[in-house]
Amino acid sequence: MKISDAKVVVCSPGRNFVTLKIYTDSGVYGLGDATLNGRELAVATYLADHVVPCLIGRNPFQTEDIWQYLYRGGYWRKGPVTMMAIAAVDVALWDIKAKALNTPLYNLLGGKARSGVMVYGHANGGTIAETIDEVGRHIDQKYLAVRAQCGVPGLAGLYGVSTDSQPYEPAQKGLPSESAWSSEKYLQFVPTLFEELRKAFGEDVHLLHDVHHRLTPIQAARLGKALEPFHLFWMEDAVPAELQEGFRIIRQHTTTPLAVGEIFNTVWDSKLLITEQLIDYLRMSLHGGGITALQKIAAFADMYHVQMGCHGATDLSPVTMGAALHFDISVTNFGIQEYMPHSRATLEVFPHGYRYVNGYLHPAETPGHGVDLDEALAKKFPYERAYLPVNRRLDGTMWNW
Ligand code: CS2
Ligand code: MG
Repeated sequence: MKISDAKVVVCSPGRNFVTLKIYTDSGVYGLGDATLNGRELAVATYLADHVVPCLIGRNPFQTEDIWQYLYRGGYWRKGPVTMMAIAAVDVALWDIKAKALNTPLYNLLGGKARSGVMVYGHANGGTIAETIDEVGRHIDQKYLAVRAQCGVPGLAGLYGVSTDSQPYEPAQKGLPSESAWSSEKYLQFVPTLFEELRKAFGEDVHLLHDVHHRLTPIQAARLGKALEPFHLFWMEDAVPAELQEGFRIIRQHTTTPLAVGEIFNTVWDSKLLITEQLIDYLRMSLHGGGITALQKIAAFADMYHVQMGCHGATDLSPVTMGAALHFDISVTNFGIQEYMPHSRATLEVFPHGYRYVNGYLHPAETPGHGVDLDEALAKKFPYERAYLPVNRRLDGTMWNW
């Protein structure tokens, strides 16, 4: 079997997605997701202009060799654009391989190691009362784990909290919007949110929280300590993680479990975090080099008691979600999978076989990863410029969003 052609499809059914479709001479095709939120067209160009010409004629079963060819062979290693492009190729090739062997992808990754993939949903509210309602709505839908984000009094607009009546969506059309930030107000407020959530729902439901890179290590240590009585499942992205050593400070002060890594794109971004056991959950999903890379990273993390907690925001397309579920169900050190359901338009453009039942997602049982692309429908949703917001401290200083 040989790769005969490949093309990049950009569409925007509510938000932008970049999809790579690889064709073979046997008629089997595979799909990979190449969506880099806010920088979509850079990956589309990288793939179409620099990667696709190198794929034609290769054996699609040689996932390891093609991965190395694109990583070592590109000379310029790492980085979100490169690794997202490699991920799209890799996931599409694993899709082809599993379809050609007529089996669901998880069977090529070790087979099922559990009966379902525990997920966490998003509860967002402008006030504590609204957030309590949203957590309750998730519990009614049988979620076992819920991430809670809430507006902070005195701050207009906050990560995770929708400003209109629509579901929260990280990117917004047009140029980047700006929001205001105060670590002091946030630090004072968040423990009360979780105190109230525990009062309302008791001890059993897993509660999670995303700090979205806003704090310094000593502030994160303070927050982790303050949240200990409410035993979070994890505190996510407490600080930006370029300085991996910074997590030593957080770790020394708190037993709140730490998660990080949704923007990591190679194992090198987390080497020290893993080997020094500074984190509990690694948030990389398939965007960091695909299945070939993530399997190796997970095996390395497993040696240091780090579990996988794949990123699953709506900017990762249903192709990533569908493929990630095959990884989640088969990997030994699985922790939890984020599940932020896509819009109806997105789900129609990407017909898929995965399904949610009582707190768990289940991968498709059809050959491959089980997610397709309705190209005729995709054409009706052309690309629209969109960006993630930016963030400034109250005095106007640029801060981390
Ligand atoms: C997030 C994302 O899902 C998460 O935990 O932090 O919503 C993130 O903001 C987006 O994926 C950015 O592209
Ligand atoms: Mg996050």
